[in-house]
Amino acid sequence: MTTLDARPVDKFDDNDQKPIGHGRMLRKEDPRFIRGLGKYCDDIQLPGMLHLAILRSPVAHARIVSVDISAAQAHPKVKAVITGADLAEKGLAWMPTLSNDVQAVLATDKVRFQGQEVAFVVAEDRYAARDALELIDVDYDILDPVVDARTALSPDAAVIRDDLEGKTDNHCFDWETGDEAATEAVFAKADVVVKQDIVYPRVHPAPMETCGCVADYERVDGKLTLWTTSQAPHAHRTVYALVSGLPEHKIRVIAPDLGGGFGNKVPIYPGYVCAIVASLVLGKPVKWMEDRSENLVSTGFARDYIMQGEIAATKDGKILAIRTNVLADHGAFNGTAAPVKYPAGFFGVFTGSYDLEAAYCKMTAVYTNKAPGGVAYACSFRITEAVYLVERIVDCLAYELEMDPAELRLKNFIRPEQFPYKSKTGWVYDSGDYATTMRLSMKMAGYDELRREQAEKRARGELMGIGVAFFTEAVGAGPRKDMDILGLGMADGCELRVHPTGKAVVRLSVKTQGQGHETTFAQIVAEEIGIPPADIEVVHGDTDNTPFGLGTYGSRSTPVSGAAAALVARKVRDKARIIASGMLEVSVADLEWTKGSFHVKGDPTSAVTIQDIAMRAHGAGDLPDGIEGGLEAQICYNPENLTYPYGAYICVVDVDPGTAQVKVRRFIAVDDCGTRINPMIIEGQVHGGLTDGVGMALMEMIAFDEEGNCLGGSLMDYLIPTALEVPDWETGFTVTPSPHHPIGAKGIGESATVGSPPAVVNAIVDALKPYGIRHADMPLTPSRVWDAMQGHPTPP
Ligand code: MCN
Ligand code: CUM
Repeated sequence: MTTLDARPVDKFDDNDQKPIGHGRMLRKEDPRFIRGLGKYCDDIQLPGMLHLAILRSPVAHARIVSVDISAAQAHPKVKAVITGADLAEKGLAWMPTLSNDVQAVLATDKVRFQGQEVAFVVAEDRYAARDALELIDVDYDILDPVVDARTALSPDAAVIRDDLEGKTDNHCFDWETGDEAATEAVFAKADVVVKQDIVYPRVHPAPMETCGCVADYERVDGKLTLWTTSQAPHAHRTVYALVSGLPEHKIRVIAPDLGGGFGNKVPIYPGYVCAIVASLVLGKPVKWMEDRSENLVSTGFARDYIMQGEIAATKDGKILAIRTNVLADHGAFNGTAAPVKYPAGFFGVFTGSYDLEAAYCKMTAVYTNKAPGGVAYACSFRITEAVYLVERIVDCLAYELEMDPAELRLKNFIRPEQFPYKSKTGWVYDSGDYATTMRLSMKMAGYDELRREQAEKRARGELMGIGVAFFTEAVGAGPRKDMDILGLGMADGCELRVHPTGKAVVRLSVKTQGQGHETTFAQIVAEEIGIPPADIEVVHGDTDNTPFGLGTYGSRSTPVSGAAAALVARKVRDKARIIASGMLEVSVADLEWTKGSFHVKGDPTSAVTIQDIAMRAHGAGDLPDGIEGGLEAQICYNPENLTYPYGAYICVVDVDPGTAQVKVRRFIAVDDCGTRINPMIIEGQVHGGLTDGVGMALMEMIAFDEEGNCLGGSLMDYLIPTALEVPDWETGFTVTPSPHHPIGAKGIGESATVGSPPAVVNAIVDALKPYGIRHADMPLTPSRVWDAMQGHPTPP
């Protein structure tokens, strides 16, 4: 019997020349995760620790008339009850969001969404804290809620953000990209114009672990330590320093193991600030962990774009231009996490994978009485919405032209020789060979055979659909010259130390949430300096022990931090080469590097290993002139451009004509993320993302009633997919390296979540073709599919 301990944690073989792309190297972190030995925020226990619970608004929009906390304060186990008024006295009632808006930490004047933070209790235990919430009496004067973004700007809509000076409407921002006049000119000359309303509903990242923290302020040395569910510990530390006035070196942010993030753990939530305030006031460690309903109702949502797409083409299917008008629902506060110059994230890549003559987007964002957020759920900064728009509208064009959707795409792809390709909205796609990837997916699917099968089934009245989607992402934010968040440039630091015995520690500024960084970053370093991955410890998620950098989201870890890891290892190798030249008594130019050692050119027997060099670097004896002892380096990597991974997805569905139930029968996903570091991890990322896509296409949506009550406050009401709803994934890949990334790698973490929803929806709409249906909005639950079959449009 194989025991867990006997399982190879690391199959890397010293003699193997290729730690990158090497077979299926197992994840170094999994022995602790699969045994339940991960250490999460809620596992942190400190002596004398108190517990914090938050009172949340039961209504979507109301003026706060009074808050009576006297009964809660009288509870024998309660240590403190804090309201918005208390925070206002200290100037802490409002905090900045990642989009330069402000958000209430605790409501003072009004509540603006159901679930908003109104007061908090700190007590000896979690149960007492929760019990005491019930003793707080808040008198609300109910106001009209703004629930539908479509009516948010109507003159009679209640003004949500009257806290902002001079604000008289619910307008959040306008944004545009592309050339309006040039696009209009192309549309005017086109043979065919197809227009379609397309909604990407509000959905939830729903990580297994909810958000929370433990704040511990030491009065003696004035140091605050915060264990927290954060995808970006360094960025969070800086924001805490700016908000609280505590000096930054006296704040240590530690993100321990995270039970999934999916963008949910990018924003700074009021609960974190409340716990910090409580610890400052009481001088004790304070834990706050939200429960599942709190997470579902109040934390960062994803999507909520109401889009109108328009595509112009010639009658033989050459796509000329795409135009879109978007109404973006940002909820009560603009809490979107996106580089400052990109208020709509990277939605600007809505031109997709196609070579166009012109493109234009106009967007209006509005405030509504809903929770804030917007960038989450593996969106690559809103590329999910962009890809869904373009891949749906291209299918609408195929429908109108009666062309095969795969053929239509093949006809319009950016061609390999056009790279680097500057899109009509200004994005420079680094590399790609789209047709090859598309053809591979068609081959794996047996595309022609599937179409034949579909024709036969249609003749028998059976509903089978084949959906095609092709996506390109822009990930790896980003070049400092045009990307920052709250003024912080989007570069990443990396530090590598090789110890005397040749074992190494690499310190990252990014933070894994399940993606396997402890394995893959060790592989990157191993590839460059020849130390086996098992001998390389990856340290991350602790601001006192890692260099500054902006964290993990937008699949930026490999494109930015992965590049930093490769370059820092090369820097160490350069120093090792000089030390080796001294050891072998030859000039640097006479040395050759084979993985793990330097040898004299033409004489492989006179060699020193990296381990020998490490010992010499730290040991007794002379080093070459000008060389200091030790073997370590640090760098900060500023990416030249984003990386542009892409993929071709084909989905096969069967729809039951009697019940409108959709069954996803097959799903073929061919991804190209350039150089592949760990094929097994990539596969895992893709499997997860495809499951997300089936979830969004078939069942996920955060719904609200007319009063603004959130109807998805539990996992009974907000459905997420399980193994039962998904097929056995069929994955393939092509490799088109990024020309500017040191090892040619592009991001992969969000590709499948971005690419799969349109493939599933395209398949369902294709199945419903006999009903004359060109579009239906997600989530395509049986009732929505049924309505579509009866000729009823999707309700808003
Ligand atoms: N990888 C690789 N070869 C490549 C590219 C990536 O082997 N060419 C590996 C990386 O080394 C890393 C993983 O794949 O271990 C994902 O890498 P990358 O694409 O750089 O994405 P990030 O590490 O930056 O992860 C962020 C991304 C985002 S933004 C969301 S949202 C998401 C996602 O990752 N959240 C996740 N995948 C997730 N997976 C898990 N398990 N949990 C989450 O919360
Ligand atoms: Cu848009 S979710 Mo991820 O970027 O953390």
